[in-house]
Amino acid sequence: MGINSISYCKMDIKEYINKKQFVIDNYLKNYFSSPIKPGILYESMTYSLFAGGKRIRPILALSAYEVCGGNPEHILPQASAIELIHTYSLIHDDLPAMDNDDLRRGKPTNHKIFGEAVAILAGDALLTEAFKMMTECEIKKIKKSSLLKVIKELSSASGAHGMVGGQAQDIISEKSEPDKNTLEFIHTHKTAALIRASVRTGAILAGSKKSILNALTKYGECIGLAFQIIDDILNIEGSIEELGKSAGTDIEKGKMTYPALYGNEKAKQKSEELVSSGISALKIFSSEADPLREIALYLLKRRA
Ligand code: GRG
Repeated sequence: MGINSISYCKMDIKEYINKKQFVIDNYLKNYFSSPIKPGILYESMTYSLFAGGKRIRPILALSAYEVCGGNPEHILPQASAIELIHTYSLIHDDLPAMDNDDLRRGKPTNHKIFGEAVAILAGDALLTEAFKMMTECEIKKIKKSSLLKVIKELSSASGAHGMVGGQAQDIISEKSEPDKNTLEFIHTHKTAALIRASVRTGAILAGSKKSILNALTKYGECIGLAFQIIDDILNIEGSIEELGKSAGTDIEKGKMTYPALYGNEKAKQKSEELVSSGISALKIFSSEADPLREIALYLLKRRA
């Protein structure tokens, strides 16, 4: 049986994701309900934050926390903060000095509306605000020591040791001959690091024991890498309508991608193997991990 025909529960994963998106959006809307001065900075930050992102990273944090027996409502600030980090990365990634994109999530990119200077500042502000948001919690519900570990986890995964390092390697590798090690470095740092850290955030905040943290870490690593390979494939096979952003840009820019090195079919096979390994890593859990299993399959089938 192919991985695409597997199902782990009767639950409708789309409904599960929609419910979690709703809770995260509510938290974010409340958090940003008072305007920040100057108004243009606030407009620019909230324009991208509420542009229709899938909220996959915060959902992974909430679901991992739930698998460890926690009430996801208790970690909404930390989970939602990850979306601020992600949104900053997209605003900066779209800038003319980076990928120079005009469309994101079906809307003009941030700098197209607000200009480059404000877009850069909105990204900076979202990144910094994320760490303030993380500390907005009832300390009775979250242990201070776990919160410190999460701040270390997320700063490391998003900075030079993670996403920014991967982005730097991605930019300097444009138009060079793809090689296995550089490609793996780019994908594991640029994309997988923050996805892995999102899953670990839930597990760390729940104070989970080593065997559980290790299993969830392996799951996060596998689906994180699969996520970027799927993104590479969608950049070739997807349409502008489906993706909400321009397609075919990786080939145009000579990006180092899985399809560029291995071809489309091998890249698809690799993403399926990774999703399968991610699901296998959850074998120590029973049905409580079904949402995480279903999310892995959902990411494989995504078209945007
Ligand atoms: C520090 C100047 C500076 C820039 C940082 C690190 C970085 C810029 C950009 C890397 C982020 C990036 C574009 C990674 C690719 C990952 C990816 C597939 C993003 C799309 O994520 P989705 O599909 O997006 O979750 P939505 O729109 O659903 O939120």
